[in-house]
Amino acid sequence: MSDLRIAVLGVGMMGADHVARITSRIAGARVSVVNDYLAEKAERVAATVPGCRVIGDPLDAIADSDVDAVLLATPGPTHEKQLLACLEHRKPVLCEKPLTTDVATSLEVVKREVELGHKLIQVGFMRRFDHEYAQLKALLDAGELGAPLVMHCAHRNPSVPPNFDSSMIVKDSLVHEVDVTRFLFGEEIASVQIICPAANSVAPRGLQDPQIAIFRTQSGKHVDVEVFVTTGVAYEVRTEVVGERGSAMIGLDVGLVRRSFPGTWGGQITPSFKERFGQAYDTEVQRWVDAVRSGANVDGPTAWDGYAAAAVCEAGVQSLESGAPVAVELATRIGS
Ligand code: ISE
Repeated sequence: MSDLRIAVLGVGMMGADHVARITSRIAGARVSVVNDYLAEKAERVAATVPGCRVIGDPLDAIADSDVDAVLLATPGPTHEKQLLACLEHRKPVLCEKPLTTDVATSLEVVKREVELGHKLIQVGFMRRFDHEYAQLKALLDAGELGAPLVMHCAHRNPSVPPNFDSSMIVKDSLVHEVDVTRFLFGEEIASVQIICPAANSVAPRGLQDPQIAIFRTQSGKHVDVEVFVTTGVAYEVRTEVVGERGSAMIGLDVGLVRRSFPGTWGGQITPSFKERFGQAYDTEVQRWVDAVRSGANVDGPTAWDGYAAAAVCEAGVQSLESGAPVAVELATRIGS
């Protein structure tokens, strides 16, 4: 079987990382086309891949006959149009989160895919492919902790881009814990509350950082998340589940522990999500490529998962303004 020809749209940090990944570590696929609104950047990335072309218009790239599947790493506001084009051309697509930037258009995308009767969209919630999250999920599914009751999470970034505002902490960062909650507990989130402690004085003015999120799931499970994106330290993502018969924690960065002069000990924390979740991205993309080549097209979070996450984040942004718990409004489930 010949290699899957992938168009990577958007070659900023994440897209360029995916191009390198597909070119050097993924079996059965190659990048045939790249696109970016910064033409020079697209040319630079294309030059690193033998036989790769730049196509200036993302919709032309999707339609191109040299493209079997699409990896979307473009800015969120462009996703709706690009996803609909992928559906129109029946091209499988791995879409970095968010599915789209609002709930109404996310639901529209889900509906269009259901109307097609053909699953084509996978959403890039990469944590589901991380070995530690997969182990935690297996432990819970095997009932080893008894029924899970509570989850405590910390999500810390050393810094974020200058365009980050308080609502992006919800939609861009907390969204991962939204998906992790739905993935680990296998149920929807019923309400969200965002509590705003005193803001970090070294954060950009007006940025509400840190934030404490509280989710209540449909069956009443409690999840709390500290999201703190200007720590100046390193990348830290920890998750602890407490069940009726024990607890389990992941994300302790327990690699090499060194003891040295003058009487210190310790290891290293990963600097960013690219390193922390590097293995997860590799596994995610390899499984997606294998799924597309087998005709299944999707092996991971679906368009519905992207829509459900958008609905929780929208309620979260409302709570950020009011400080009160906000109920999550979800449409009747369609698709899978
Ligand atoms: C970024 O977009 C990511 O997806 C990272 O995983 C997350 O930690 C970060 O907060 C986001 O901005």
